[in-house]
Amino acid sequence: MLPRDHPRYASLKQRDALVEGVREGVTVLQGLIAHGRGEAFDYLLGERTVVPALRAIEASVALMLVVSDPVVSVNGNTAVLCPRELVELSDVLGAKLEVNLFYRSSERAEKIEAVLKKHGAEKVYGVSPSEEIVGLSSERRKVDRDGIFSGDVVLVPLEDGDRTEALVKSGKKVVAIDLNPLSRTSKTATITIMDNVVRAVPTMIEIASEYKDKSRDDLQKIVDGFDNKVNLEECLRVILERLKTQ
Ligand code: PTJ
Repeated sequence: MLPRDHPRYASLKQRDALVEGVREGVTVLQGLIAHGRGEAFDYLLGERTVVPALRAIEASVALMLVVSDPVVSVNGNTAVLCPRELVELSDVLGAKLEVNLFYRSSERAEKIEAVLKKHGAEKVYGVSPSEEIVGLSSERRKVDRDGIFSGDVVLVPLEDGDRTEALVKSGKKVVAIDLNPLSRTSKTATITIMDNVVRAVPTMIEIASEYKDKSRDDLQKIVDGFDNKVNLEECLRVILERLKTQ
């Protein structure tokens, strides 16, 4: 039992959720390693949502509200770290939810669908994929015709660079949530949110509730005012400044 007053309570809770996810067959063991890499970057950030990440969240929400067919991609890590929040985000953005896995099996896809439905999702795409993303050889190529395949913006938390590149090449816009500002995903995505999914997704929900009443013109202005390369440079500067003061 984790003591609630432990200084690393929040971080330890995330680890426990992922370990439980592995026991239930939702998360893969490799997901634990990926999370460890994310934790290291989160530590450098001071485990908080930094200002450039907030700007990226605002631009992402504006983009997902302004387009016609946004999709939220769910993998084995996010299914246990923030399932309720992903369902809520898809509701508030009017986005579809699709299971998309690097280590794909039908059993895992069905388990993730069940987790999302338990948290209120009505429809989950990607359990029986009907199409493939061109130019991608990993299992992530398998997508739903009415989900990612036809979507115009895909939100990809914890991504591998290959799919981001393939999605962008196929003409889609990609919003990545990745704590590593140096990853290929971060550099290739249309918008990169350098933040932990457990903070980024709830913040996206808050901003989406606020932006829902904005006009399309105002939303488009927010999107147009965002430059991912500049934002990533600012993210790196935040890390450097923090290191200097330590
Ligand atoms: O569930 P599956 O089968 O789709 O497999 C999922 C994993 C995560 C194993 C797979 O996508 C993978 O191998 O991912 P990568 O290539 O290791 O990339 C994960 C990226 O996410 C890394 O750049 C990490 O820094 C980052 N990351 C890890 N945990 C978090 C994170 N970013 C945001 N929030 C986190 N909690």
